[in-house]
Amino acid sequence: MLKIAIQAKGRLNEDSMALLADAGIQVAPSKRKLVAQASGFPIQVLYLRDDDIPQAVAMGVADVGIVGLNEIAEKDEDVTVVRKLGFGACRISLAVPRDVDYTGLEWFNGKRVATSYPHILEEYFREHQIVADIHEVKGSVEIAPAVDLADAIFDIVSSGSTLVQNSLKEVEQVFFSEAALIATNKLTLMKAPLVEKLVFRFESIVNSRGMKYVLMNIPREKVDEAAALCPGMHSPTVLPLAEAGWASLHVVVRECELWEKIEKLKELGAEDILVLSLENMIK
Ligand code: PRT
Ligand code: ZN
Repeated sequence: MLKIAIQAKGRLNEDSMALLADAGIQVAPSKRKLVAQASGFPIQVLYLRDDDIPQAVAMGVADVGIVGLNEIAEKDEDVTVVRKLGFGACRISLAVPRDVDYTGLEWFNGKRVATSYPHILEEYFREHQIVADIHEVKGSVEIAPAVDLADAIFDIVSSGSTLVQNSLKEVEQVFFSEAALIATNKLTLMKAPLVEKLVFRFESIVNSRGMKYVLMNIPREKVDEAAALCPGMHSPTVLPLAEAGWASLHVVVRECELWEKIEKLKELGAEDILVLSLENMIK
């Protein structure tokens, strides 16, 4: 039986639960419990605070966990990052009061910087030979300059609206994060195949997100050009149509490139284009 640690509540909880559900793992809904039994896979779910997940996995209390790369880097525990999961994207940035005339990183020399990520910031300043005063603050970092607790902050930014609301401006983007699957380095031989199976399921789901399956009819002589436009998974599927000189072409396209590709395919003479959602992409 495998144990996976996920965030009990907070920004990563919903996406982590959705990933488990898409992977065919049904978890009893009660979030009040620390541990929940699941069906569809031999796994138990441990609900923890995100700060505690790296250590729980390092100690082997949980075999795997889902947590932000920011927490993994900050806690610096002995865990293996198995793969990024494509949600919970954010960055950790240095921000200063809006009216500061910011000239470059050397501005931070001798300044007080409030943060919940002192370890990542220390490394960054050391690398760039900046000597500043790092103040560890838990929560509400963004108000520190206004109450004169600090000259600047180092905090998570996503849309940037929290900075704007607090009259701050982002001046250096230091660390880029998203949720990741981590695994303990204390995995027993018996559990290793289970982790492999879980990773395989997650991988198929994460790879298929943002992808569309596109089918079209196209003149036979344009198939090569169309296929080059949409490289697909392995090579595109080409089926002959009953009408001579025509073929049916099936490709996989990134959602963000979909309309641009469709316009080009139409220029090549593609007709009857069908766009389907892709639930899983199993390699
Ligand atoms: O209770 P627990 O300790 O488990 O949760 P938490 O309060 O420490 O973390 P939580 O739930 O806020 O965030 C969990 C993880 O989500 C973080 O560690 C990041 O990996 C990721 N994440 C993604 C974010 C954000 N986006 C985010 N925007 N974490 C925090 N924020 C906060 C940030 O601290 C700031 O206050 O949102 C604000 C900035 O957002 P914008 O959109 O205004 O820029
Ligand atoms: Zn936390």
